[in-house]
Amino acid sequence: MSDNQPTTSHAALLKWVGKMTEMCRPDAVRWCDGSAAEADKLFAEMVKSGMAIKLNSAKRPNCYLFRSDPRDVARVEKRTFICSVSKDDAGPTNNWEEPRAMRHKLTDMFTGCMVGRTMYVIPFSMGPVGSPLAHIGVQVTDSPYVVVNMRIMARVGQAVLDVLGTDGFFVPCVHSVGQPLAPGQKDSRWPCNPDNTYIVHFPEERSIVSYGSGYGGNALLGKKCLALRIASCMARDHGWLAEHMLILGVENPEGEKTYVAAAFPSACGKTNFAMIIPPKEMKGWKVTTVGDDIGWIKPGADGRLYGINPENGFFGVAPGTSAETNPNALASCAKDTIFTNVALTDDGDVWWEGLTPQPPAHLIDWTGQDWTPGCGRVSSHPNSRFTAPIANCPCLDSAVNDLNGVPIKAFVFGGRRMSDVPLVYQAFTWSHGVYLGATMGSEQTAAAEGSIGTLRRDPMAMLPFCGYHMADYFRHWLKVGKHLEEAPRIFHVNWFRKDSSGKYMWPGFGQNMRVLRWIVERANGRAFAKESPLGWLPRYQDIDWRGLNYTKEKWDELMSFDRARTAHQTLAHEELFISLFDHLPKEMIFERELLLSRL
Ligand code: GTP
Ligand code: SPV
Ligand code: MN
Repeated sequence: MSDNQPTTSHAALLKWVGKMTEMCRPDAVRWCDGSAAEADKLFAEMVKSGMAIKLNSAKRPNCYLFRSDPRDVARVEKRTFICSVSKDDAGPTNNWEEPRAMRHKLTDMFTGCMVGRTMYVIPFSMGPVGSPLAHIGVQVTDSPYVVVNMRIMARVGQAVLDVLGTDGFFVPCVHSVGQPLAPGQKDSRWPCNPDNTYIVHFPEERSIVSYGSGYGGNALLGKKCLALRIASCMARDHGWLAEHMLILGVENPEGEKTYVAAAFPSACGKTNFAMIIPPKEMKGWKVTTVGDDIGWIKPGADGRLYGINPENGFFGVAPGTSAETNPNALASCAKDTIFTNVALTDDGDVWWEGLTPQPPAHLIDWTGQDWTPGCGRVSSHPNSRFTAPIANCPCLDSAVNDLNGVPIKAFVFGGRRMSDVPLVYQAFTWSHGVYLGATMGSEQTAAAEGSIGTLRRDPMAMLPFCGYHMADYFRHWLKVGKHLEEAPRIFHVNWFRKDSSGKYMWPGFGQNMRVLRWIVERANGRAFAKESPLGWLPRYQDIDWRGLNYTKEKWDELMSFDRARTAHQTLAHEELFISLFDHLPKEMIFERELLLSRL
């Protein structure tokens, strides 16, 4: 492939791309226009090289399957760095290295790292192009897989360069799979360099460098790296919030719309909740989707918070997605979708655990091996994903492209908690709500490498994504709330409580609409709640039970908490607080004391 000409006269951008070209030494440089024709060409090349499989067009039009290297299947938090000038600014929850030393190391690694490959230049906007809430990045990468994914996940192309003009601000994002090719050397199916992976952020400089991984949040740099880690620093400096949150709209039978933003840790149900379908007996209630993973939320001139989804697609967890659990997600990946690490059926379609109750008799699994139902392995990696255009979503909110965002009335925090934590409760105040978010815990999932199932503190679902000191982040939340005319109400949920026999006590999924209705009505000052040491609780009679047979006895068990056990659990919060103590806002200590006294 030969070079094409850039269609920008942005001097700093041209100079930076020139520098990257000199350092990485690719065989060619391609400026991406984000067009379908460009994607088609790249897909055709990847099918030819064996990296991609085109799925059956009758079943999955314009869809492709990729199988990654089994060593490159999720975000690697151990290899993710926040290289602020001062170590103290990164805080104890982030990996840190001295930025100059890190730069030297990266320059060595990147020198010649694209030999034998093409370097793609991807100008992208996080948020609707031209929105005052949007930000622009430019990613250079040697992975065509990244190009076709970025085209779905962000807004890519000439319109972005036009907004950038001749001197607009952009976040430079450098990415390489870290596997240069010697002349004549055959490429691997999924080039990567798992022994030498680095995902590095320079928060003061607002720049990102990623090496060695081609997967998800490690490689699609607009997502976690820009829209959360770098954006959280921008947000701290400019009085807004960059959050690991879905945004949804709830319409009541009277046609009144209320927007809710919810933070759950990775693989804990954001996509499901964002696209929830109310039980049909809850006539007239409707939910629409603004976003399923990230929210950028800013105070408006009227003292309310307004949110946008900086993304333009879904990078959703495949396993567990079905016509039962999330028909809207399934519809979203019916066409124009990239599947990674799911199984291939004999008729050229995809399958994953949970898609249908009965697995097909034969599959090719995510590692490329034959698979049959009794073989003792899963067919799809637990963190296998679909990359689907947001425009495919049947319940897309009409304001999804509004340049000024949607007004947020409620925040919801939730984790995966097998025991002790009730289904839902409401914080008494903003600072109590910040405390609930700050002390959130969740059992680990496959979205990141680590020991699955162990409980870890994941403040506001941002543990792997906050680009600065976690305690300063709590302080920032407190500060944002102080200046609002109308602060959203804050709630805590747990869909994952289990009984003594290990069964989920709450049916979840669509049934979560009953909880969402109560949340929305509380946020609008309507529904009743009873005071408890934890916060405001709905009583049995405060929930809409139409169409579900759920007894008061079960409800009481689901909502119960043991005062002594809950008090003891604040000791686990202490561990996090102690590590953050020299930055910790005093409100966190006072809220803990208040909680203990109420208990
Ligand atoms: P990231 O994209 O990794 O940030 O995660 P996410 O929060 O969007 O995750 P997603 O919605 O894909 O979560 C998927 C997992 O949560 C699957 O294992 C689902 O079965 C499970 N899940 C989602 N909603 C519910 C629920 O209401 N109840 C139960 N028990 N499980 C749920
Ligand atoms: C997450 O892990 O929270 C994700 C997937 O949304 S990834 O983009 O790979 O980080
Ligand atoms: Mn996420």
